[in-house]
Amino acid sequence: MEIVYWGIKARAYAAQVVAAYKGLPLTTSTDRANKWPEDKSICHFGQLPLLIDGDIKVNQSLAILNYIGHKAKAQGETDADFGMSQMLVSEYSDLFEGLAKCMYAGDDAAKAAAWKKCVPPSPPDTSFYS
Ligand SMILES: N[C@@H](CCC(=O)N[C@@H](CS)C(=O)NCC(=O)O)C(=O)O
Repeated sequence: MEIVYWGIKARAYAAQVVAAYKGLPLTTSTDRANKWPEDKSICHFGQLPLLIDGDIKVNQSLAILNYIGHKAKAQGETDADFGMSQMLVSEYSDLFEGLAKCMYAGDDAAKAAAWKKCVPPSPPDTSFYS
């Protein structure tokens, strides 16, 4: 499998981490991404990242993350574990979007204000890690 994206830890990163953790072969084609928008017409929604798995092309970073999770059998075997994995995907997405807002908020004061909005209102329940 190949993921077309730039060499940054951004929208492809969670999928890359899951693939590496589960030992699923996944290469990142930064050269291809650097030729953007050459591949725009083959992207379902006209944006990167793009995952290519043989004839299958997947766009939308959360769909790619779930696709990799499905292939790696990392989504949980029980209903409860599947629910947990999907909650973590959603929480990751909320945090990613919040951090992106911080990054582009402007000066340091604006970034600090954006960060306060991005942090979850209550401490997360981490009891499932034990
Ligand atoms: N909802 C999409 C957003 C994708 C997106 O914003 N991609 C940006 C880079 S991070 C992009 O391809 N920009 C170039 C363009 O729109 O032409 C996802 O999660 O994959």
